[in-house]
Amino acid sequence: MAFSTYMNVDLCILIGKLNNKFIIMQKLLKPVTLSLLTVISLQTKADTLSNVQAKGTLNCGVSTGLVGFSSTDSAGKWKGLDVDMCRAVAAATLGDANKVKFVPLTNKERFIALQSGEIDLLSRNTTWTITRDASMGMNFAGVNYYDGQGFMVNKSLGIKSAKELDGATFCLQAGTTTELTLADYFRSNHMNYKIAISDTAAQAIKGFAAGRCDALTSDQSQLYALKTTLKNPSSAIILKDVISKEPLGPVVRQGDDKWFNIVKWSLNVMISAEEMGITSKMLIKPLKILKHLVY
Ligand SMILES: N[C@@H](CCC(=O)N[C@@H](CS)C(=O)NCC(=O)O)C(=O)O
Repeated sequence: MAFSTYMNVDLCILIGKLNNKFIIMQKLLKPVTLSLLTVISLQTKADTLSNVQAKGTLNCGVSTGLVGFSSTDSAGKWKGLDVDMCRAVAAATLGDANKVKFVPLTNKERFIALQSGEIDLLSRNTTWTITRDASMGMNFAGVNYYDGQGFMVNKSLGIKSAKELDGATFCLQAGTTTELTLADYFRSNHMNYKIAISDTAAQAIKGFAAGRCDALTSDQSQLYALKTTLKNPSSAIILKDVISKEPLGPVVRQGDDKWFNIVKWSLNVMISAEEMGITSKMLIKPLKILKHLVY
């Protein structure tokens, strides 16, 4: 930070001194300034642990509201599997599980927030895919939920299988694997479909309830969570078909191995603790066990 400020001041003085050649210099310096700032900002972001410790807070990206993963209760307290992941990393790095700033993000916003440094960790029911891992500058720390894409329809339609959905309209969310998998599934089964697209889960279920679509498609965990929010949950059913595998997990930026290891082992320790029956409520002597922890 200090270095970046120094460099900016330095460039400003230089530009000021060359007042009469200002326009030419500005043109010449612009790419240099930009690349310097890029390098500086990458360097700043590369030590996420130091940044988090300096701020005293972990900025953790979560969903805008998905019961079981990340949603707020009536007192405004964040709850769920993904929320607990954020808290575990805060406990590991700041010694306090409460030192988390939860940043609600839509599917479309989540990767930009991570890449830009707005968040230190993305813990938001995100599927581990080759494209996201290999070409978007991200690292998946592991899997905290094995999901798969499914379909919810109104019981009154009498539909039993996804193959009966030729020509149907689907409510789904933008910027998801859902969108791509649906296209693949319908293409390979030589069927047609239309979509009614939304940005959030809340909008998708609202659309389904209002009859904007014949079926809601998403990761099955979300379908079950959203079904409970319908006025009459038993009016809808979730079909048996699962058309993809969706390994969900926490994500960090590439290029910061120390931070990657912290998040990876926070996740592994939680999984192992659960296997061993260890909870935060217990007063334990776990260090001997954890020292030799193998995932
Ligand atoms: N796992 C898939 C799908 C993710 C997804 O659909 N998320 C929605 C599903 S309901 C969500 O989190 N909604 C909560 C929200 O709108 O904030 C992905 O990574 O693309």
